[in-house]
Amino acid sequence: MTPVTGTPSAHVRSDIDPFSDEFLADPFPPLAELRDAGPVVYLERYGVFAVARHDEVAAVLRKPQVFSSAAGVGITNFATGKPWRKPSILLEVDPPVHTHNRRVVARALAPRSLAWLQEIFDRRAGELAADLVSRGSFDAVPDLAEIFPTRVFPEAFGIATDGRDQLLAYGAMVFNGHGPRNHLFDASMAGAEGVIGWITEQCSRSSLRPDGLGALIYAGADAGEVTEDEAALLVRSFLSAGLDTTVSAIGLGVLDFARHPDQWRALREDRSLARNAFEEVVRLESPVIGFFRTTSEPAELSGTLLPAGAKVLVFFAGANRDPRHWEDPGRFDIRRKTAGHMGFGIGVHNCVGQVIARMEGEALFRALAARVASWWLTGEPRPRLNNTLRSLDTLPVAVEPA
Ligand code: OVM
Repeated sequence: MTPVTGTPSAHVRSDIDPFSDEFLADPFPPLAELRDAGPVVYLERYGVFAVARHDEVAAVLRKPQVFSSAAGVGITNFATGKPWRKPSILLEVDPPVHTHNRRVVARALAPRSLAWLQEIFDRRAGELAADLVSRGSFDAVPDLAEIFPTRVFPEAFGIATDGRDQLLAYGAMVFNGHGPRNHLFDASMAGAEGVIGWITEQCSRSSLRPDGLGALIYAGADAGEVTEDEAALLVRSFLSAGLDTTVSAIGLGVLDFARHPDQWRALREDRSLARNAFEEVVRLESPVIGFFRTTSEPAELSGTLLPAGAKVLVFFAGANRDPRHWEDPGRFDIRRKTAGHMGFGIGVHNCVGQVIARMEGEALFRALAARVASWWLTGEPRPRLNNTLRSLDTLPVAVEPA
């Protein structure tokens, strides 16, 4: 790392590649390097800026008018490059459009609409936990992490319940799609046509069960707040962001517990810790590594001047392990005060589905804690590389029944 002096202002440069296999397999060592290099670092490989400290991540996310989402939250600048799909009208827009669309979505996720979900989630979590314990050993990625969200989400949302493969494939495309056109991007787009066709079909009004959450989005169309096409795009946002993210958190959470039997014992002794345990997993593991913003005007950030139109990579995973903010940030502590973590983002774009994500995680950890006495790793866990998401490909475990 060499400090650069002169115009526009001194900032640090780095040759770290946040989309390399090496980085994505274990981003935390290079993220520590980026944090230590400076508050704002120029990634020379891509010509973008990056922030990995808690303070700067928060500062960028709290100024959506300066650090805009409308040019895309991936590395592609929609002003100069073509998005791989029609932009999201939730993720890839700024206020006031964002404010309007988000309100339509938020109404479908109001707590009063969700009480019945906890019941479904608890029942399904209990069934799955009982089944896995009876098997004794299994792969906690395909047999647990990928099963639970792809079972309960379609049930709650009101789409076809046999679309696991398409939902997971689409999520992989969406999150790889925020990166450059590297081998991960290309591999996830193989077979895209069929998957996109299936997803698009699920987004139409006629595919949605009238008693599910998805139908509540179309209530916004009925009320004249969004068009029928916009309602379909808002449904697409749920199918984009609602599956692979929770799959990732659940898989990484099981691995955390398998590696920290004292934390599993603590959860078994007090199952009311399940909710904070899931939150701590989201902090520690940061399923979404980061998203970009684009400066809408020249901007100053912690002493660095950024030109207009600059891409800034905002590392949630960096903020979540910043020792300037957290005590012993690498420690998995299910009793930790997790408030202030960036795992769901903050500011106007913070995860709109976080209430559902938490309900899923809590239900599953609680059900497992009632039935699993201890976890054993029976093989090497392997990461599944993705340009934006941390997740596992395999996690072979054996469980001792409670
Ligand atoms: C969307 C979308 C896609 C991916 C992620 C996300 C984490 C949203 O299509 O709106 O938020």
